[in-house]
Amino acid sequence: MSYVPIARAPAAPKISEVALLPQDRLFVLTGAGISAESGLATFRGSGGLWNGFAVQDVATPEAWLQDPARVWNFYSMRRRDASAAKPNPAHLALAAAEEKMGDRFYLCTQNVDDLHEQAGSRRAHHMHGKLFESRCTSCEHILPDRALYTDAQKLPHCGICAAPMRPHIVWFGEVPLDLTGISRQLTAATVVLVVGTSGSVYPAAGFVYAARERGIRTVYLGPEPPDNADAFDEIVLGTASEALPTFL
Ligand code: BJW
Ligand code: ZN
Repeated sequence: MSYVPIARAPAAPKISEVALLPQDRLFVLTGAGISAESGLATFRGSGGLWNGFAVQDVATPEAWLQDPARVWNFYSMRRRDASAAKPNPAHLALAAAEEKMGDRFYLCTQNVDDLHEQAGSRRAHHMHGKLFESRCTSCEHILPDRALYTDAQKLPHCGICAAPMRPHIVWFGEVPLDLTGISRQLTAATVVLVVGTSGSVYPAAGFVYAARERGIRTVYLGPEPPDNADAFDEIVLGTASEALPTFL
């Protein structure tokens, strides 16, 4: 694990010197990298999901309109993989931080898996939706759903209005969930900690710029600098399960 100060600190401080202060309010944003060590594929890079699937075929409203069976096939595969996954030390460290810090802690995840909840996080906000929920395309009714839909003749329909059900996922071109709540929490934070995301998908990748403008300390943890590295005060290079428990 190595430490790369981006903008401040002329000499690289050790991680123990940059730990949180008792009065800090922590805003955490996680991405696919935090679940990588639990065996779930990330999106970009070699071995990433977007290497095997074209994003426009499975994660856009247009893909859904064109071929709902193909979209359900993709999310059924994701449900199957995520059902077998277990939280790793990074998820556990965040759950422990929530327990310890109470209202001074906020967790926003771009991930749709339930590993934060499995680890014990109670208030994780899933800004890109939840893999184990489905939503009615007409009345917007949301229900828990772990089923796999791989037969095009047996796709699910709403029990209330009979319209087709879709994965409760925020696709490209759709608005992420509760941006107002996220913005409120971001404004109140003293530290923004970003873990395991490429910093390439907006608006999530923009949170750190907003924080930086307000003078909030910004820290990134991951094995390589993200695309928005210029917005971070500090970058800690390492895997989430190694670097996060140390930082917290
Ligand atoms: C490790 C590790 C280890 C590896 N430990 N780390 C042009 C410019 C700017 C924006 C746009 C544009 N054209 C279109 C847009 C908007 C678009 C966008 O950002 N596109 C970009 C691609 C350019 N965004 C949207 O459409 C969003 N909506 C929107 O903008 O609405 C308009 C609006 C916004 C605000 C107000 C009003 C209106 C919606 C985005 C939805 C994203 N959906 C997805 C798929 C659905 C979920 C699913 O199927 O699971 O969400 S895309 C995919 O990317 C998924 C992720 O949540 C998201 C981010 O990916 P993430 O987490 O960063 O993963 P990777 O794979 O990219 O990176 C993994 C990282 O982990 C790497 O850095 C590794 O180093 C690291 N890592 N091992 C720690 N062990
Ligand atoms: Zn309905």
